[in-house]
Amino acid sequence: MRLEKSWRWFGEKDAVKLSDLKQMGVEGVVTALHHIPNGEVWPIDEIQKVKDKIESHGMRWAVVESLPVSEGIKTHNEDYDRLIANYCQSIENLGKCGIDRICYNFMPVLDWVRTDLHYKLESGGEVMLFDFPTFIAFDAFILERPGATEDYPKDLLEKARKLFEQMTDTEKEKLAYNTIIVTQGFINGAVDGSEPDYKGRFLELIGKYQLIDRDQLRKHLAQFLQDIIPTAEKSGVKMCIHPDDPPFPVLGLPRIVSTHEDLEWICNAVDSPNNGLTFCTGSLSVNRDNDLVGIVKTLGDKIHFAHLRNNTFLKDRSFHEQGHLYGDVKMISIVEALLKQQLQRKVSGRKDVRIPFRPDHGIKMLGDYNRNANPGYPMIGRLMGLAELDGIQSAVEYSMNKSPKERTAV
Ligand code: DNO
Repeated sequence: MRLEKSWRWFGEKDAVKLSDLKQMGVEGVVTALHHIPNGEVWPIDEIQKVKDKIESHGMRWAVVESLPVSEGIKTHNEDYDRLIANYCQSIENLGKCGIDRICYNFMPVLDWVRTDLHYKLESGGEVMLFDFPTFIAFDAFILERPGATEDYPKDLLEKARKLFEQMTDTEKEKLAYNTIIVTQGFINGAVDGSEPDYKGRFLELIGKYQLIDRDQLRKHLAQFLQDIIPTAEKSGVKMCIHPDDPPFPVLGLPRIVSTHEDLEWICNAVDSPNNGLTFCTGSLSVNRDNDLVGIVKTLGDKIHFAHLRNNTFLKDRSFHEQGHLYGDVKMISIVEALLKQQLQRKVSGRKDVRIPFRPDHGIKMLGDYNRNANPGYPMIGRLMGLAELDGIQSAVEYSMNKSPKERTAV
Protein backbone atom coordinates (compact mmCIF):
# COMPACT_ATOMS: atom_id res chain seq x y z
CA MET A 1 0.00 0.00 0.00
CA ARG A 2 1.36 3.38 -1.05
CA LEU A 3 1.64 6.58 0.94
CA GLU A 4 -1.26 8.90 0.16
CA LYS A 5 -0.34 11.42 -2.52
CA SER A 6 -1.23 14.86 -1.25
CA TRP A 7 -0.68 18.45 -2.29
CA ARG A 8 -0.74 21.80 -0.53
CA TRP A 9 -3.45 23.99 -1.97
CA PHE A 10 -3.91 27.59 -0.89
CA GLY A 11 -7.61 27.88 -1.68
CA GLU A 12 -9.46 29.71 -4.43
CA LYS A 13 -6.63 32.24 -4.83
CA ASP A 14 -4.20 29.46 -5.73
CA ALA A 15 -3.22 29.52 -9.40
CA VAL A 16 -3.41 25.71 -9.32
CA LYS A 17 -7.03 24.62 -9.38
CA LEU A 18 -8.59 21.60 -7.72
CA SER A 19 -9.40 20.22 -11.16
CA ASP A 20 -5.67 20.41 -11.99
CA LEU A 21 -4.83 18.40 -8.88
CA LYS A 22 -7.13 15.60 -9.87
CA GLN A 23 -5.32 15.35 -13.23
CA MET A 24 -2.00 15.10 -11.39
CA GLY A 25 -3.16 12.06 -9.48
CA VAL A 26 -3.47 13.85 -6.15
CA GLU A 27 -5.61 11.94 -3.66
CA GLY A 28 -5.56 14.16 -0.59
CA VAL A 29 -5.63 17.94 -0.40
CA VAL A 30 -3.68 19.79 2.29
CA THR A 31 -5.15 23.19 3.02
CA ALA A 32 -6.32 25.63 5.66
CA LEU A 33 -8.90 28.37 6.16
CA HIS A 34 -6.31 31.00 5.34
CA HIS A 35 -8.81 33.85 5.62
CA ILE A 36 -9.51 33.27 9.32
CA PRO A 37 -7.15 35.35 11.47
CA ASN A 38 -4.87 33.57 13.96
CA GLY A 39 -6.61 32.84 17.22
CA GLU A 40 -10.17 32.89 15.87
CA VAL A 41 -12.49 29.88 15.71
CA TRP A 42 -12.85 28.05 12.38
CA PRO A 43 -16.64 27.85 11.92
CA ILE A 44 -18.26 24.59 10.83
CA ASP A 45 -19.94 26.09 7.77
CA GLU A 46 -16.65 27.51 6.47
CA ILE A 47 -14.88 24.18 6.98
CA GLN A 48 -17.72 22.32 5.32
CA LYS A 49 -17.68 24.61 2.27
CA VAL A 50 -14.02 23.86 1.57
CA LYS A 51 -14.46 20.18 2.28
CA ASP A 52 -17.43 19.92 -0.10
CA LYS A 53 -15.51 21.70 -2.83
CA ILE A 54 -12.56 19.31 -2.51
CA GLU A 55 -14.84 16.29 -2.49
CA SER A 56 -16.76 17.52 -5.52
CA HIS A 57 -13.46 17.10 -7.39
CA GLY A 58 -13.10 13.50 -6.26
CA MET A 59 -10.44 14.07 -3.58
CA ARG A 60 -10.50 14.38 0.19
CA TRP A 61 -9.29 17.03 2.63
CA ALA A 62 -6.49 14.91 4.04
CA VAL A 63 -4.69 17.33 6.34
CA VAL A 64 -5.18 20.80 7.74
CA GLU A 65 -1.95 22.74 7.33
CA SER A 66 -1.84 24.65 9.52
CA LEU A 67 -4.14 25.48 12.37
CA PRO A 68 -1.84 28.28 13.54
CA VAL A 69 -0.82 28.44 17.20
CA SER A 70 -1.00 32.08 18.28
CA GLU A 71 1.92 33.84 19.90
CA GLY A 72 -0.27 34.22 23.00
CA ILE A 73 -0.27 30.42 23.38
CA LYS A 74 3.46 30.09 22.78
CA THR A 75 4.24 32.83 25.31
CA HIS A 76 1.39 31.72 27.55
CA ASN A 77 0.15 35.29 28.06
CA GLU A 78 -3.02 36.65 29.71
CA ASP A 79 -5.09 35.75 26.64
CA TYR A 80 -4.13 32.05 26.90
CA ASP A 81 -7.46 30.68 28.14
CA ARG A 82 -9.46 32.35 25.37
CA LEU A 83 -6.98 31.25 22.71
CA ILE A 84 -6.98 27.64 23.93
CA ALA A 85 -10.76 27.56 24.07
CA ASN A 86 -10.86 28.81 20.45
CA TYR A 87 -8.20 26.34 19.36
CA CYS A 88 -10.13 23.45 20.93
CA GLN A 89 -13.33 24.66 19.32
CA SER A 90 -11.65 24.64 15.90
CA ILE A 91 -10.39 21.09 16.49
CA GLU A 92 -13.87 20.02 17.51
CA ASN A 93 -15.43 21.68 14.46
CA LEU A 94 -12.92 20.04 12.12
CA GLY A 95 -13.62 16.67 13.76
CA LYS A 96 -17.37 17.17 13.30
CA CYS A 97 -16.76 17.69 9.58
CA GLY A 98 -14.75 14.48 9.42
CA ILE A 99 -11.29 16.05 9.01
CA ASP A 100 -8.92 14.03 11.07
CA ARG A 101 -5.38 15.46 10.81
CA ILE A 102 -4.06 18.85 11.85
CA CYS A 103 -0.51 20.02 11.27
CA TYR A 104 0.76 22.89 13.43
CA ASN A 105 4.07 24.22 14.64
CA PHE A 106 5.47 25.79 17.78
CA MET A 107 8.19 28.08 16.37
CA PRO A 108 8.34 31.39 18.23
CA VAL A 109 7.56 34.48 16.10
CA LEU A 110 9.17 33.25 12.90
CA ASP A 111 8.12 30.12 11.01
CA TRP A 112 10.50 28.91 8.27
CA VAL A 113 13.51 31.03 7.18
CA ARG A 114 15.32 31.45 3.85
CA THR A 115 17.65 34.27 2.81
CA ASP A 116 17.28 33.99 -0.97
CA LEU A 117 14.00 33.02 -2.56
CA HIS A 118 15.48 32.90 -6.07
CA TYR A 119 18.68 30.90 -5.87
CA LYS A 120 19.67 29.71 -9.35
CA LEU A 121 20.66 26.11 -9.84
CA GLU A 122 23.06 25.25 -12.63
CA SER A 123 20.09 23.91 -14.63
CA GLY A 124 18.48 27.36 -14.64
CA GLY A 125 15.78 26.29 -12.20
CA GLU A 126 15.30 28.22 -8.98
CA VAL A 127 15.17 27.04 -5.38
CA MET A 128 15.49 28.72 -1.99
CA LEU A 129 18.69 29.23 -0.05
CA PHE A 130 19.41 29.61 3.63
CA ASP A 131 22.77 31.29 3.93
CA PHE A 132 23.63 31.55 7.60
CA PRO A 133 26.02 34.54 7.37
CA THR A 134 23.36 36.45 5.41
CA PHE A 135 20.81 35.59 8.06
CA ILE A 136 23.21 36.86 10.73
CA ALA A 137 23.60 40.08 8.74
CA PHE A 138 19.83 40.46 8.84
CA ASP A 139 19.62 39.78 12.57
CA ALA A 140 22.64 41.67 13.86
CA PHE A 141 22.97 44.58 11.43
CA ILE A 142 19.66 45.18 9.64
CA LEU A 143 17.25 44.37 12.45
CA GLU A 144 19.86 45.30 15.07
CA ARG A 145 18.26 42.95 17.55
CA PRO A 146 19.62 43.76 21.02
CA GLY A 147 22.22 41.17 22.01
CA ALA A 148 22.40 39.61 18.53
CA THR A 149 26.13 40.18 18.08
CA GLU A 150 26.84 38.06 21.17
CA ASP A 151 24.85 35.12 19.79
CA TYR A 152 27.21 34.15 16.97
CA PRO A 153 30.77 32.90 16.62
CA LYS A 154 33.19 35.73 15.77
CA ASP A 155 34.17 34.41 12.33
CA LEU A 156 30.54 34.14 11.17
CA LEU A 157 29.76 37.56 12.56
CA GLU A 158 32.67 39.00 10.59
CA LYS A 159 31.45 37.32 7.41
CA ALA A 160 28.02 38.77 8.12
CA ARG A 161 29.42 42.26 8.68
CA LYS A 162 31.22 42.14 5.33
CA LEU A 163 28.07 40.97 3.55
CA PHE A 164 26.08 43.73 5.20
CA GLU A 165 28.60 46.37 4.13
CA GLN A 166 28.32 45.21 0.52
CA MET A 167 24.51 45.27 0.45
CA THR A 168 22.61 48.19 -1.05
CA ASP A 169 19.75 49.71 0.95
CA THR A 170 17.28 48.04 -1.40
CA GLU A 171 18.89 44.65 -0.80
CA LYS A 172 18.78 45.13 2.97
CA GLU A 173 15.11 46.06 2.85
CA LYS A 174 14.31 43.13 0.58
CA LEU A 175 16.02 40.66 2.91
CA ALA A 176 14.08 41.98 5.90
CA TYR A 177 10.77 42.09 4.05
CA ASN A 178 11.21 38.59 2.62
CA THR A 179 12.12 37.16 6.02
CA ILE A 180 9.41 38.83 8.08
CA ILE A 181 6.57 39.22 5.60
CA VAL A 182 6.86 37.41 2.25
CA THR A 183 7.70 33.95 3.58
CA GLN A 184 5.32 34.28 6.53
CA GLY A 185 2.34 36.18 5.12
CA PHE A 186 0.75 33.32 3.22
CA ILE A 187 0.77 31.09 6.30
CA ASN A 188 -0.81 33.67 8.64
CA GLY A 189 2.47 35.04 9.97
CA ALA A 190 2.80 36.93 13.23
CA VAL A 191 3.38 40.36 11.67
CA ASP A 192 0.90 42.12 9.41
CA GLY A 193 2.56 43.10 6.11
CA SER A 194 0.66 46.39 5.97
CA GLU A 195 2.29 47.71 9.16
CA PRO A 196 4.76 50.41 8.09
CA ASP A 197 7.07 49.65 11.02
CA TYR A 198 6.96 45.90 10.51
CA LYS A 199 10.54 45.50 11.75
CA GLY A 200 9.71 47.32 14.99
CA ARG A 201 6.66 45.12 15.49
CA PHE A 202 8.75 42.02 14.82
CA LEU A 203 11.32 43.09 17.43
CA GLU A 204 8.53 43.77 19.88
CA LEU A 205 7.23 40.20 19.43
CA ILE A 206 10.73 38.79 19.87
CA GLY A 207 11.05 40.85 23.07
CA LYS A 208 8.12 38.93 24.56
CA TYR A 209 10.38 35.89 24.79
CA GLN A 210 12.97 37.60 26.98
CA LEU A 211 12.10 35.38 29.94
CA ILE A 212 11.25 32.29 27.92
CA ASP A 213 14.17 29.92 27.48
CA ARG A 214 14.14 26.40 26.09
CA ASP A 215 12.84 24.82 29.31
CA GLN A 216 10.10 27.39 29.69
CA LEU A 217 8.99 26.99 26.07
CA ARG A 218 8.87 23.21 26.61
CA LYS A 219 6.60 23.84 29.60
CA HIS A 220 4.32 25.94 27.40
CA LEU A 221 4.20 23.24 24.73
CA ALA A 222 3.47 20.55 27.34
CA GLN A 223 0.65 22.69 28.73
CA PHE A 224 -0.73 23.29 25.23
CA LEU A 225 -0.71 19.55 24.53
CA GLN A 226 -2.38 18.74 27.85
CA ASP A 227 -5.05 21.28 27.02
CA ILE A 228 -5.80 20.25 23.44
CA ILE A 229 -5.13 16.50 23.16
CA PRO A 230 -8.25 15.44 25.13
CA THR A 231 -10.35 17.46 22.65
CA ALA A 232 -8.44 15.94 19.74
CA GLU A 233 -9.12 12.46 21.14
CA LYS A 234 -12.83 13.13 21.57
CA SER A 235 -13.04 14.66 18.09
CA GLY A 236 -11.12 11.86 16.37
CA VAL A 237 -8.41 14.27 15.19
CA LYS A 238 -4.70 13.55 15.03
CA MET A 239 -2.44 16.49 15.85
CA CYS A 240 0.93 16.46 14.10
CA ILE A 241 3.57 18.98 15.04
CA HIS A 242 5.85 20.29 12.30
CA PRO A 243 9.57 20.51 13.11
CA ASP A 244 11.51 23.75 13.27
CA ASP A 245 12.84 25.00 9.95
CA PRO A 246 15.80 25.33 10.26
CA PRO A 247 16.17 23.08 13.30
CA PHE A 248 18.19 25.34 15.57
CA PRO A 249 17.51 28.51 17.58
CA VAL A 250 17.26 31.71 15.52
CA LEU A 251 17.03 35.36 16.59
CA GLY A 252 17.91 34.36 20.15
CA LEU A 253 14.59 32.49 20.34
CA PRO A 254 14.37 28.94 21.63
CA ARG A 255 13.37 26.19 19.20
CA ILE A 256 12.24 22.92 20.72
CA VAL A 257 11.12 20.74 17.79
CA SER A 258 14.51 20.22 16.18
CA THR A 259 16.04 16.88 17.14
CA HIS A 260 15.14 13.22 17.57
CA GLU A 261 15.27 13.80 21.31
CA ASP A 262 12.86 16.76 21.01
CA LEU A 263 10.40 14.63 19.04
CA GLU A 264 10.58 11.87 21.62
CA TRP A 265 10.02 14.39 24.39
CA ILE A 266 6.93 15.73 22.62
CA CYS A 267 5.45 12.25 22.09
CA ASN A 268 6.02 11.45 25.76
CA ALA A 269 4.69 14.80 27.01
CA VAL A 270 1.16 13.47 26.41
CA ASP A 271 1.03 9.81 25.56
CA SER A 272 -1.79 9.55 23.06
CA PRO A 273 -2.17 8.34 19.48
CA ASN A 274 -3.64 11.78 18.80
CA ASN A 275 -0.38 13.49 19.78
CA GLY A 276 1.85 12.92 16.78
CA LEU A 277 4.31 14.29 14.29
CA THR A 278 4.66 15.79 10.85
CA PHE A 279 7.83 14.17 9.55
CA CYS A 280 9.46 16.92 7.49
CA THR A 281 12.66 15.66 5.87
CA GLY A 282 13.70 19.08 4.62
CA SER A 283 13.55 20.62 8.08
CA LEU A 284 14.95 17.77 10.18
CA SER A 285 17.81 16.89 7.83
CA VAL A 286 19.49 20.28 8.27
CA ASN A 287 20.65 19.12 11.69
CA ARG A 288 23.16 16.58 10.41
CA ASP A 289 22.96 14.64 13.70
CA ASN A 290 19.35 13.72 12.98
CA ASP A 291 19.13 10.20 11.57
CA LEU A 292 15.94 10.43 9.56
CA VAL A 293 15.47 6.72 8.94
CA GLY A 294 16.16 6.18 12.67
CA ILE A 295 13.37 8.63 13.50
CA VAL A 296 10.92 6.70 11.33
CA LYS A 297 12.06 3.42 12.91
CA THR A 298 11.57 4.61 16.49
CA LEU A 299 8.72 7.12 16.22
CA GLY A 300 7.05 5.93 13.01
CA ASP A 301 3.79 5.03 14.73
CA LYS A 302 3.43 8.72 15.65
CA ILE A 303 3.94 10.02 12.13
CA HIS A 304 0.61 11.19 10.79
CA PHE A 305 1.87 13.29 7.88
CA ALA A 306 5.09 13.52 5.85
CA HIS A 307 6.69 16.43 4.02
CA LEU A 308 9.27 15.09 1.60
CA ARG A 309 11.91 17.61 0.53
CA ASN A 310 15.59 17.41 -0.31
CA ASN A 311 18.48 19.80 0.46
CA THR A 312 22.06 20.29 -0.58
CA PHE A 313 24.16 21.11 2.47
CA LEU A 314 26.71 23.91 2.31
CA LYS A 315 29.25 25.11 4.86
CA ASP A 316 28.39 27.24 7.93
CA ARG A 317 25.03 25.47 8.48
CA SER A 318 23.82 26.88 5.16
CA PHE A 319 21.81 24.85 2.67
CA HIS A 320 19.77 25.20 -0.45
CA GLU A 321 16.71 23.22 -1.41
CA GLN A 322 17.04 20.66 -4.14
CA GLY A 323 15.05 18.43 -6.48
CA HIS A 324 13.37 15.69 -4.47
CA LEU A 325 15.80 12.98 -5.57
CA TYR A 326 18.96 14.98 -5.96
CA GLY A 327 20.23 16.39 -2.68
CA ASP A 328 21.93 15.00 0.41
CA VAL A 329 18.75 13.57 1.95
CA LYS A 330 18.55 9.81 1.43
CA MET A 331 15.05 9.87 0.01
CA ILE A 332 14.86 6.24 -1.09
CA SER A 333 15.68 4.86 2.36
CA ILE A 334 13.22 7.28 3.92
CA VAL A 335 10.37 6.30 1.62
CA GLU A 336 11.21 2.65 2.28
CA ALA A 337 11.08 3.23 6.05
CA LEU A 338 7.70 4.97 5.74
CA LEU A 339 6.28 2.15 3.63
CA LYS A 340 7.51 -0.39 6.19
CA GLN A 341 5.82 1.66 8.90
CA GLN A 342 2.56 1.39 6.96
CA LEU A 343 3.00 -2.38 6.75
CA GLN A 344 3.47 -2.59 10.52
CA ARG A 345 0.27 -0.61 10.97
CA LYS A 346 -1.58 -2.98 8.70
CA VAL A 347 -0.29 -6.05 10.51
CA SER A 348 -1.20 -4.59 13.90
CA GLY A 349 -4.73 -3.86 12.68
CA ARG A 350 -4.49 -0.08 12.84
CA LYS A 351 -7.17 1.66 10.79
CA ASP A 352 -5.07 4.69 9.84
CA VAL A 353 -2.57 2.79 7.74
CA ARG A 354 -1.87 5.29 4.98
CA ILE A 355 0.34 8.26 5.74
CA PRO A 356 -0.34 11.29 3.55
CA PHE A 357 2.81 12.82 2.10
CA ARG A 358 3.27 15.92 0.04
CA PRO A 359 6.16 16.90 -2.18
CA ASP A 360 7.39 19.77 -0.04
CA HIS A 361 8.54 22.73 -2.12
CA GLY A 362 10.18 22.13 -5.48
CA ILE A 363 12.31 23.64 -8.20
CA LYS A 364 10.77 26.60 -9.98
CA MET A 365 11.03 25.76 -13.66
CA LEU A 366 9.51 26.16 -17.13
CA GLY A 367 5.96 27.54 -16.93
CA ASP A 368 6.41 28.25 -13.21
CA TYR A 369 8.02 31.52 -14.25
CA ASN A 370 4.68 32.68 -15.69
CA ARG A 371 2.47 31.58 -12.83
CA ASN A 372 2.09 33.29 -9.46
CA ALA A 373 2.89 31.07 -6.53
CA ASN A 374 3.88 31.37 -2.90
CA PRO A 375 7.63 30.98 -2.30
CA GLY A 376 8.48 27.29 -2.45
CA TYR A 377 5.25 26.24 -4.14
CA PRO A 378 5.84 26.17 -7.93
CA MET A 379 3.41 23.89 -9.71
CA ILE A 380 5.69 22.15 -12.19
CA GLY A 381 8.54 21.69 -9.73
CA ARG A 382 6.20 20.13 -7.21
CA LEU A 383 4.55 17.99 -9.84
CA MET A 384 7.96 16.68 -10.82
CA GLY A 385 8.62 15.95 -7.12
CA LEU A 386 5.29 14.17 -6.78
CA ALA A 387 6.06 12.01 -9.80
CA GLU A 388 9.58 11.23 -8.62
CA LEU A 389 8.44 10.33 -5.12
CA ASP A 390 5.63 8.20 -6.48
CA GLY A 391 8.18 6.48 -8.71
CA ILE A 392 10.27 5.67 -5.66
CA GLN A 393 7.28 4.25 -3.86
CA SER A 394 6.39 2.03 -6.79
CA ALA A 395 9.92 0.68 -7.04
CA VAL A 396 10.33 0.18 -3.30
CA GLU A 397 6.95 -1.47 -2.99
CA TYR A 398 7.73 -3.74 -5.93
CA SER A 399 10.97 -4.88 -4.34
CA MET A 400 9.43 -5.21 -0.87
CA ASN A 401 6.83 -7.60 -2.30
CA LYS A 402 9.46 -9.85 -3.83
CA SER A 403 10.87 -12.85 -2.03
CA PRO A 404 14.59 -12.67 -1.10
CA LYS A 405 15.22 -15.26 -3.83
CA GLU A 406 13.47 -13.20 -6.49
CA ARG A 407 15.36 -10.13 -5.36
CA THR A 408 18.78 -11.65 -5.95
CA ALA A 409 17.89 -13.52 -9.16
CA VAL A 410 19.28 -11.97 -12.33
C1 DNO B 1 6.63 26.44 4.38
C2 DNO B 1 6.32 25.41 5.35
C3 DNO B 1 5.70 25.93 6.63
C4 DNO B 1 4.98 24.81 7.32
C5 DNO B 1 4.33 25.21 8.58
C6 DNO B 1 3.66 24.05 9.26
O1 DNO B 1 6.57 26.19 3.24
O2 DNO B 1 7.36 24.56 5.61
O3 DNO B 1 4.79 26.89 6.34
O4 DNO B 1 4.01 24.36 6.46
O5 DNO B 1 5.27 25.69 9.44
O6 DNO B 1 3.00 24.45 10.42
